Amino acid sequence: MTHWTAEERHYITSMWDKINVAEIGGESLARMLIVYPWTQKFFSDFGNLTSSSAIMHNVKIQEHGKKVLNSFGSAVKNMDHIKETFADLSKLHCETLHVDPENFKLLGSILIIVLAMHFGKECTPTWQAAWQKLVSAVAHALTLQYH
Ligand code: HEG
Repeated sequence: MTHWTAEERHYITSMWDKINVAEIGGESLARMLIVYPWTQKFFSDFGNLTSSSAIMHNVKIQEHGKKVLNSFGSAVKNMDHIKETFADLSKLHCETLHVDPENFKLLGSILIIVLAMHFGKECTPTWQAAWQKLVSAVAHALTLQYH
């Protein structure tokens, strides 16, 4: 189990409460698809992904990004039980979706960049350390049911 200091918990929960999940989730997923184009293959039935502006404005991508970030929020609410929280999703991504788990890390680092763009100077190095730890814990939890 990941150990969290009071300061880390503070940086994570206080920012989570200010996040617009639809906006940040949609932008993060869209940017992942643009920055790491091989991730597009998992979303071939999501409509137009032919340019970066098409991806950024794709409604299905925006909706899915919101869904992904909402699920990410369950890690914020269950910081002491992240592995258990993501067990079913790990199984789904392994057995049904066949997503290479390296991609979880990529989405996590994009999320941090998007948060940094939105929150600017609030994103101090200690903020970044706490969030990096959280995205790594989620990415790891999502790999645990892979076989
Ligand atoms: Mg995944 C579905 C969460 C990374 C590709 N993802 C889902 C769903 C959730 C989720 C909650 C819906 C599950 C359901 O319908 O029961 N995803 C999730 C998280 C993270 C993540 C929390 C990492 C932080 N996903 C991820 C990455 C890829 C991916 C990196 C591909 C590069 N997810 C993916 C696909 C689907 C989901 C293809 C199915 C989409 C659909 O067809 O509706």
